[in-house]
Amino acid sequence: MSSLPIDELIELKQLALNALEQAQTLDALTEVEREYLGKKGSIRSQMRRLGKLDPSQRPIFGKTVNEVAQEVEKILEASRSQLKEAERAEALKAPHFDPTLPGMKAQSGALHPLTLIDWRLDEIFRSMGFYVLDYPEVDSEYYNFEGLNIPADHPARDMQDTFWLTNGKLLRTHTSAGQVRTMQTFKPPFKAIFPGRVFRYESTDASHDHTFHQVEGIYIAKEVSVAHLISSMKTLLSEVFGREVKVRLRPGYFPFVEPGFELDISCLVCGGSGCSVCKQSGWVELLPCGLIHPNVLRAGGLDPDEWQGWAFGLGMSRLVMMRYQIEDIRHLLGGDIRFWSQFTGTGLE
Ligand code: FA5
Repeated sequence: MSSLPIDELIELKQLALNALEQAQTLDALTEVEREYLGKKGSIRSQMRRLGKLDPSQRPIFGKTVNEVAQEVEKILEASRSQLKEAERAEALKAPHFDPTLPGMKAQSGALHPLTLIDWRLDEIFRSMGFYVLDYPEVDSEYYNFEGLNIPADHPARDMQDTFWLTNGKLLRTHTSAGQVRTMQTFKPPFKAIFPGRVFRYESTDASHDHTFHQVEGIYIAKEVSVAHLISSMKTLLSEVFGREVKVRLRPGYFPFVEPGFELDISCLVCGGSGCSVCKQSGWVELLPCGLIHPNVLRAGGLDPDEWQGWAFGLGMSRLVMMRYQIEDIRHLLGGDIRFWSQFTGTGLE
């Protein structure tokens, strides 16, 4: 029968404690831990000796191995937290570290200025009793042209060249494509706006893009007037800009309104002195409008002797440019991060 090797355990413990005392860094501590307390470490591997001992001695030997391991572990953890604390204190002392500096700002996203203006317009028009509607970007030739009094051979088609799909449908060239749809859906009198993305097959410059946003507005009632239309447009613009803006009204031709107008706004990018956005004229075409043509009312299933209407087609992208003084429309959908990072609005402020 072999004698109980308790002395060896006590010696091992002393070796471990000495090693701990020598360890001056966290890495060195981890090394001591691996050497003595790891699965194959010299203390834990003592358990493998149990089988060779007299069965009556096994409990006492096993218990002593565990006690030694626990004691070494306890001292090791104490050394570890001391070393961590010392490392932290050292880092705080370092000349480049200033704990009073503000922390790193978390990156947060922001809403697209088009979304901010769109939400603002929705809010303004809702408060005036308008429905806010959404219509398809891919639409039929009928809703985009014919229903709006623009038959296939009409020269006005040249003003809005579009992208055709192979199934005969097209990418809508204007939000006016929703006009006949609203009349077919709602029982008059009603008021509605329908904002959205529109597409034109044309070359781009500072104020023209091939993809841009408009907001259509429509009001159908027994009797409507140009005066009401113009005053609603002025209210809308002063709400968006938070002040009176200078506008001018010119006659404008659109086959789906009679009479038709162009409502221009004094350019807010250059203050009216002339720039590439207003083509040096000081004015920006923003808001064509007019009284709905009887043929369009008929296309919508309404009797023009009974119902009248006005409509407008606001160039929302240009409105955004005026609101935020953006000098080129192509920034809006260009995806340049340097441009985006200037906007921080969340719509909640
Ligand atoms: C129209 O699209 C008509 N549907 C507007 C309308 C509606 C008239 C209801 C009468 C009644 P126009 O093509 O002018 O009209 O476009 C309307 C507005 O969209 C313009 O005033 C301008 O602000 C904007 N716009 C037109 N083309 C572009 C473009 N390529 N890029 C950016 N904005 C544009």
